[in-house]
Amino acid sequence: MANGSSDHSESFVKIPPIKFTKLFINGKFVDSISGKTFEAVDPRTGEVITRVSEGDGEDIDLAVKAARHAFDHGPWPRMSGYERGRILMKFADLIEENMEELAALDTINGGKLFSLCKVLDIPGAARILRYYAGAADKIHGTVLKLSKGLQGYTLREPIGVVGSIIPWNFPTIMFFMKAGPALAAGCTMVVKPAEQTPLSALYYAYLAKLAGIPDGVLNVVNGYGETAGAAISSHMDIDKVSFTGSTEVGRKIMTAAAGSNLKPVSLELGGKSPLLIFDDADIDHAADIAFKGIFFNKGEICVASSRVYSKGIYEKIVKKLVEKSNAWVVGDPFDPRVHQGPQTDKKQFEKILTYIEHGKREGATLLTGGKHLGKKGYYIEPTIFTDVEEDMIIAKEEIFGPVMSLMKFETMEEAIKRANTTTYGLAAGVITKNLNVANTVSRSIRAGVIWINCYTAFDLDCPYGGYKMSGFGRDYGLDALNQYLQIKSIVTPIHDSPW
Ligand code: TXE
Repeated sequence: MANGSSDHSESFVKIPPIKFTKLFINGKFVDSISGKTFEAVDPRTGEVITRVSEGDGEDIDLAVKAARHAFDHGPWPRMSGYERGRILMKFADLIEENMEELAALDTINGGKLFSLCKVLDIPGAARILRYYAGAADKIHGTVLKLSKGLQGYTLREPIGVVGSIIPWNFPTIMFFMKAGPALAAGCTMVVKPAEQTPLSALYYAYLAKLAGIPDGVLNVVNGYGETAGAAISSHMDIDKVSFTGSTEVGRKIMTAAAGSNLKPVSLELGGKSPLLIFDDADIDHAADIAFKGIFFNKGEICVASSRVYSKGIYEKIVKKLVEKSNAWVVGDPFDPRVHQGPQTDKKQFEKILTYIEHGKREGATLLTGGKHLGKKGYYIEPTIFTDVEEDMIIAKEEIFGPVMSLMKFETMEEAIKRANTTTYGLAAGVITKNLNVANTVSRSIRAGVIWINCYTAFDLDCPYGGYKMSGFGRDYGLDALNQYLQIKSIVTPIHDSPW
């Protein structure tokens, strides 16, 4: 394969057999009511790995009944936070004990780098669980003095049954971004993984049971968005929906939630994030940040720095990016020498290639890449366009693949204005040594996270989420925990109070 990689004819890792393919409802692996199954595909080849039970509205209903029962009658929400935390800690340990197998599942089904899954995704899941396990016994209300004759306090109670609809780009991290805080809060859940990546979630359901999470608390129903996903957002007995995915589907989920029981929703949607490189930036450092900001995880990351702006050092940055691109290895994600695996599925692969054609047709200059690689599988070269204009499709729409648009700016004010010229507002980056520029840019860009002299620098304690059409609500941090808690005020008269 191009860029010097292997073509997955070598076997780098012994891929474990697939153990779990059914739905996980009320603590048991079960077939879907319809008996239907769908294919789990290996994006390295486009071949079928296995078939997985396909849930739809009826299965969601069954899972919601189990989650409702576990919430209304089960021990989980009533357990002390400390006890819930202990079980979540055990869950985290089990994930680490099964690291290799879990990493292999996300690689074979999602095209993610095996090496990265082992240092980032799978240990990240354990860390998320431990972070929220530590918070489970520190959920506090407030004492309210109130007016004369009254006193009160607030209680933070679990919101109830949570429906989580998650995407395929980080099958493990997305699962725990939602499950970590929801379970720590005492909620019960029905999780619908993306149809492209159904495998690892089932393994997590099995480990949850092994860790001691009671039956019905965590249910996993694989299936398609229009059936299983839609059944979650319109369900009358689900108390909250947390979603990560496209803006288009986010809108449908919000509409369905409003049209059913008015359940609150949190939506983490798409992005078209700008990275502004100022002239005082170190060229190597800036080019490295810009390159990894888009090509990390094959560009399938909602915060990807897909629009890169620079000024006087533009030509030098371009030169560095070309060098980096030439050294970037695309190929079998099990191969430890590879930097970029295949796109997750055929639909995304074709969508990205279509965007590349748009870029060429609209007059942008193709600096590197632009083609698919190999005879099978969904591999795409790291692609960089220069001479990109703000009104071109590739500058406006989320491509969600390894495609960078490079642009020039003249003044800071102009750069800020152009950075904000998007319907999205998920993330942004600024590279400069000038503190005043860094502060002004950070406060002026309307986005949920601003990285200064770094990019995709995630931390569990830092909340992430969108402005504008990138959605609302936050993942990570204690803000995420609060999304799964209700505030109840309890008020009582206080007689003979002198105040
Ligand atoms: O997303 P969908 P797709 C963006 C990215 C990508 C585009 C399309 O630009 O190219 O979205 O990807 C479920 N009711 N992001 O089509 O459809 C679906 O089954 C309820 C950015 O895969 O939004 C899956 O579980 N649920 C993003 C989940 O929604 C529905 C990550 C996401 O799929 C549904 C992924 C419906 N009517 C894509 N239709 C990010 N922010 O990280 C689908 N789903």
